[in-house]
Amino acid sequence: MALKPSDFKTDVFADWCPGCGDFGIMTALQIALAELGVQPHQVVLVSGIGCSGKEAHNVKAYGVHTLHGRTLPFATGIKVANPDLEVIAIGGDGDGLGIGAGHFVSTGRRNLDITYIIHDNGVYGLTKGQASPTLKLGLKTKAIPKPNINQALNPIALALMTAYTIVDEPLLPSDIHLTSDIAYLRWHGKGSRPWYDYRYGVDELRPWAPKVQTIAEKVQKVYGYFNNHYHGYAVENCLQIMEMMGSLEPRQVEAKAKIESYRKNSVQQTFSTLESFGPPKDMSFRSLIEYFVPAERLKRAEQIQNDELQVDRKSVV
Ligand SMILES: Cc1ncc(C[n+]2csc(CCOP(=O)(O)OP(=O)(O)O)c2C)c(N)n1
Ligand code: SF4
Repeated sequence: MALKPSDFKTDVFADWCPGCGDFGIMTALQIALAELGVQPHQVVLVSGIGCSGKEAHNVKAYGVHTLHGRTLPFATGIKVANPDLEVIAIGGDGDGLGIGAGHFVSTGRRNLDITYIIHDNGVYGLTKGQASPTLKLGLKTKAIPKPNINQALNPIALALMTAYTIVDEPLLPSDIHLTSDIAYLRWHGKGSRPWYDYRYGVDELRPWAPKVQTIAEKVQKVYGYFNNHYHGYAVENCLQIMEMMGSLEPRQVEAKAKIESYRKNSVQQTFSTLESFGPPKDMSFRSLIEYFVPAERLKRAEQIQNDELQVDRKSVV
């Protein structure tokens, strides 16, 4: 009998933080299992320690919640003992690329027929946000005293080098599966410093509009969420996708026009010449800085010691 995604739910309460991306990965897995046409007894989930590791409790299948970093040896053993099982290892980026990095490489080399899902959030989530191997250089989390001094590891490149056959990062889903009366769509952004500081282009949003429309016709309520940052891109992107769906209220049309005019003016400012600000060309560096930076702020800047500064080469054009 073909099963639905909801047949792969369990009664276990998923205690992730509201809005955590782990919910989306769990639902995507339940959908994928239904699409594969497998039965719960044919599937084994092997999970590591971390927030992500809890997923083995929330997807109906056989499950082993293993030790930190040891998902892949467990998964290997299960697959070798019973090759007919669909074996899926799941864990965090800390679990798989920190403590479990050796297993990540060795398992890739063996190229077994297993699936490995990494919840890559750049931090050790469960233990409150320490830097994981995929945290980008220069990013600061609440659990580290200074911005990250290490280059981030690229899991896709590492997987390709160590012979994983199919390596993929989730993007726009090809199909829409609805499992409840409420739909929650989240556009995470894909910047790098930081990743949520991202302004979606209209061309990137356009393919979403018919999908959101289809969803809206089938559920009672649709919530859309863009990550916001001090640039305020989320507001603009929300209004853009609503406009594409023809659902802007007059006040929202007004707000969108205001944002567009603000953006246009700020782009113009980018192209202003130094002369247009007034100071003569022959000013010394010091007086030029004094011209642009308020005195109080300059005084505070001068108190910063050299060893407290970090220059990121990538940002120097
Ligand atoms: C051998 C061992 N070392 C350290 C820990 C403490 N610990 C628990 S979860 C975790 C990191 C979890 O981070 P990640 O794997 O990225 O998963 P997330 O919580 O972000 O999903 C650590 C270090 C542990 N449980 N076992
Ligand atoms: S700490 Fe982070 S990874 Fe863990 S449940 Fe909360 S949001 Fe998700």
